[in-house]
Amino acid sequence: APRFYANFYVVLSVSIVVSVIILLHISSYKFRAFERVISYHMVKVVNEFPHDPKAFTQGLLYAGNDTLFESTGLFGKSSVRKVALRTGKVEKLQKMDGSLFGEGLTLLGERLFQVTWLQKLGFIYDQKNLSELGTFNHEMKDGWGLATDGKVLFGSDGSSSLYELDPQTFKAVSKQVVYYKGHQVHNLNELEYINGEIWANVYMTDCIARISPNNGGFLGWILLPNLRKELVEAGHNGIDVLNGIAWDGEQKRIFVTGKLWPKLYEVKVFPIN
Ligand code: DDQ
Ligand code: CA
Repeated sequence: APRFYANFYVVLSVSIVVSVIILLHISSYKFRAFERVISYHMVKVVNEFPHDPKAFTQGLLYAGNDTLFESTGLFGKSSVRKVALRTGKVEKLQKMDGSLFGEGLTLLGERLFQVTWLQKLGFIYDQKNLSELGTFNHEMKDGWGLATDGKVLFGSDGSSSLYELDPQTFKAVSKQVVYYKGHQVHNLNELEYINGEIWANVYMTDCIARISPNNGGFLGWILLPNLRKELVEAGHNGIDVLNGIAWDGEQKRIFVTGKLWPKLYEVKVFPIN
């Protein structure tokens, strides 16, 4: 009998040790799946173009053919416009009602979708002539940024949430809270879908957050303090924050500008870590 108990305890402790080792292995795999390598980039300016210094840029996108669409804000000054990249010339402009504050803008098919800041009201325009095709309502707290992967819409509302919106019903299909090292990334603003990632201007900073559209996972920071600094040093004291990202998927060009900035930049990112 004592020998039986001795064997029993040996077998029991060995199996406990083995199970603990297996469990630790499994959980470390799980943790590794959630843990991401966060990258850090800065930008080099490769081209600069004129930008309407009166445009309080709230939404920006590239539509091919050296053409941008831009949404501007401020009550009484909000608009949607078609802009020639190389000259900065506003080729078409649709003014908004003075009670509305233009925000994020995106192009899906032939139609532009735009949200407004404090109303849960959005507008749909024909990209050809900027005529208004309709309106919609969304469920976000505010309207800040808007982007698309060509299928669904992505939206931000100034919180740390990235929304996926159905482009037919405008219902929020999902809402992901974005964390950087355990901290919520608040003030997600103007958005762009680039190579399977969401890029988001973080309001009042010179930083762009790279976010996974699948699960809201944080992919990296792009730091752009050089752009606003250069403008201020050149005497442009009235400029506001960095805002507006546009992506030319064909020529792989990244454009950025800011609210009331006299310039729009084509930049290349380079890693700093
Ligand atoms: N947002 O674009 C970050 C959502 C809002 C920008 C608000 C800038 C303040 C302008 C002054 C508004 C006066 C009520
Ligand atoms: Ca954009």
